[in-house]
Order: sequence, then structure tokens, then C-alpha cells
Amino acid sequence: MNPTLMDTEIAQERRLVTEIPGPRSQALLAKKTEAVSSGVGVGLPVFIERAGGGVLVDVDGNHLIDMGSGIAVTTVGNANPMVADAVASQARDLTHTCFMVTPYEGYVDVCEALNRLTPGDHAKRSALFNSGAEAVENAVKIARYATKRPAVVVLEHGYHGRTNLTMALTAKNMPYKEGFGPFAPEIYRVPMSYPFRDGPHGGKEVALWATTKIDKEVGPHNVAAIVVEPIQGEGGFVVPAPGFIAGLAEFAREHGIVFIADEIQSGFCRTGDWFAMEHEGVVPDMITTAKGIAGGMPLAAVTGRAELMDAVHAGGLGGTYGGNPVACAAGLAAIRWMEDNDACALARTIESVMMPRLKAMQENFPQIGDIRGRGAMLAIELVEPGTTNANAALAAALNKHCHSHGVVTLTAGTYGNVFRFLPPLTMPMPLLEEALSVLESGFEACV
Ligand code: PLZ
Repeated sequence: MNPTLMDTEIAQERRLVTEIPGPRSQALLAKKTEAVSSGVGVGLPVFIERAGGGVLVDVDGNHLIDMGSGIAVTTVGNANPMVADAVASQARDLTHTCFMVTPYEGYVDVCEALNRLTPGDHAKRSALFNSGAEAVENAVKIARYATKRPAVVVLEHGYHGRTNLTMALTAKNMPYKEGFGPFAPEIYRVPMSYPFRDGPHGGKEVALWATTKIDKEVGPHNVAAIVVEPIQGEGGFVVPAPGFIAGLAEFAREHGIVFIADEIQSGFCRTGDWFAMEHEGVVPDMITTAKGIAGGMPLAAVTGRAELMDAVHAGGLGGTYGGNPVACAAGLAAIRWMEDNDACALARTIESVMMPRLKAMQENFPQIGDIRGRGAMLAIELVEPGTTNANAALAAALNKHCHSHGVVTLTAGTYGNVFRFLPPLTMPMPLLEEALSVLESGFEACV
């Protein structure tokens, strides 16, 4: 492995020195309960102090294997030294001006990098924001402005954020939407290709169901944008069947609808390509990015066709912190790291180690109904053997087992029965193997 990948002083091992959570984490959890809104939950209540490579170190000194990257954020590794140096140096020079008041070069450099790296060789422009949800909101604003149309089409199982508009775009009620309505109007949800659950119906056929619904129930001339995740994130790493994304994109093109790829979770080398859309052979009109873009600093973007991005009146887009100089410096460093270290190849190596292990587990444990994803964005869907009936209880039990054995794992999916893997690309292979062994012992213990 390239030595820069392992540029951390943290011992790359799973080491449990207390129960999980340990006494100091438990004390902090009690403090959290008193200070933090209970609406903000935590998946695994160990308080983290340091992290790097493939390891999170908690306040009790436990070393945990990180199979989540803070939900696909620390793709270049946590506290990546290139990112940390760029952040420190930028923070000493300048922390903020507000780009809309007096600009600075880092913002422009991030936009140039995005215009260069995102799919398509057409003229592009970008605008920067703070969070994924904010990027999606702005993509919709721009599409509505440019098309002068109100409607937005999204997919079953999709996730786009927690703000009012993006909650409306998000499919799943609990925990994202319950009690938080009323939601923004003019959002229409159409079928998503879900190969594990679609029986004989292929991507083109499901795309036809979706476009027919738009045709009959919305009217394509009313639709500003179709927003899709090329691989769904929170929805359970659903990889649509071939032809589905292309079918929707073709329909969008025919009807002057802006085709928006939400690559907030799947982007920046996560799937073994810079962007998951490349695998579909589709060039979106607009793409939203966040998470992996800046190694943990809050940065998000909309990148799109110049004529769309330049349609909005000056002053129509912005925000106090969007494209903050420190976040931009982190983004540029993270992008440089991904280019220097061939991050896409690292993601593919992770897939090549994980896939055979997961397939071998499936032989022994028929509760694994489906294995899917690409690169370092992989998941297993858990079912009652021989059926597609969701087994959310097993997902929860496995998650608990992994947590108590020092592996930070995440679940996902509309039915809560998907176990997903998002390791940082700096994960040492022996640790990856060990995390899989813990999972395997979880199956042995739980089924
Ligand atoms: N679009 C595709 O995956 C964020 C959500 C975690 P923000 N996914 C993690 C949670 O429970 O809040 C996400 C995404 C896709 C948009 C978003 C929203 O990004 O940065 O969380 O706003």
C-alpha cells in the first residue's frame, strides 16, 4: 500500500479495552442527554476522540474499525494529513469573508475542479453550499428558474435531505418526515428499479412505468427536474437495473426536463468511479455533491450546464457560509489526495476483497438475500430465507453485534433490513478482513 495512505499515528488495529460503550462514553452520554435535543439520536454511543486510516479511537481508548466513514464522508481517511494541513494553513490566513461580499480564489478553484471532474465535457458552472440538502434545494431552485416549471419528480426509496423541500423529496417517513409536515408541494414520486424486488421486470420496463406515470399524472411540460441517486444511499444502496437511469434521462431530454444526479453519497470515488453516473453512461444536466468532497469539512456543490447555472439572476444563489474558505481548502486537498492516490482504484480494491467474502457468507447464511453496490459502497439485504420478506430484526442484531465487538457499522433501507458498508479508502486490508470476520461471527451468533 502507498505509504501516504497510512499516514496516521493511530495503531491500525481493533482493540477493545472496555465494554462498549465504556465508562467515559457512558458519562458523556448522560451529559449529552442533559444538553442535546433527544431528536438528535446516535447509532453507537461511543464518543470519538481521534481517527485515521481505518480506525476510530474513543474516549476510553477503544480502537474501533470504521466501516461507515461518518456516512460516506471521510473517503480520504479521517483527519487526512493533507486535509488537516490545508485546513490549519487556511484558517491561519483567512476563515471567512462571505464569497458574495468579497470573493477568494479557493472557491473558484473548487468550482473549476468540479467542472473538470464531473461527467460530461460540456461547458459547466458550479455553486457551493454547506450541506447536501442545501445543494439539492439549490439544484431544484435553478431547474425551476431555468425551465419556469413547478414540478419535481423523485424516486421511490430516494433520500435527499431533511430540510422542508428535501424532506418532501425523500421517500421514507420514519424517522425523516414523521410529524414534520406539511411538506413542499409539486413533488411527484415514481417507481425506482429495485432488481432484488422487481421480479422479471428490467430497468427499461421500470423506467417506462416511471415515465408513464409522469406522462399521465403530472404532464412532462410541468416538470422542472427529475432527481435521482444513481445508487441510492439511505434507501439501501439500491443499484438500478441497466437501462433504468438511461430511460429516465432520455425521457428528460425529450421533454426539456433537467436531469439531476444526486451524487452526495455515491460521488468522489466512492463507487470506484469519480461519480456513479459514469457507470450508467449518462451525463446528467446537473449534479449535486457533498460528503466525500472535503474529507469531513462541510462543503457541498451544484455543478451543471453553464446555460442552466447562468440562467439565475445575480444574487439569486448564495448563503453566508457556502464555499467557506476553510472548507474549500479542505476540498481542494481531498481532491488532490484522490487524484494522487488513484482513489477509484482503492475503492475497487475494497470491492474485490469484500465481494468474495460476502458471497461466501451468503452460501452459509441464506438470510443474505442480495449483495449489491459498487466499489466501497456495498450492502447486503437481509430477508427471511427463500423470500424477499425484510428481516430488519437481523439487521439490528448484526449491527449491535458489530458495535459491541468494535466495528462501526450502519444499516439502511426503506425496510430497515439493509446492512451497508462505507469504509474509508484508507482502510488497511487486514482490518477490512477483520471487520468481515466480526460480521461473520455476528451471523453465527444471531441467526
Ligand atoms: N442526498 C444522496 O445521502 C445525506 C443522511 C444522514 P446532508 N445522507 C446521510 C441523516 O440521517 O441525516 C444525503 C444523501 C443524498 C442528500 C443528502 C443530504 O445531505 O449533508 O445530510 O444535508
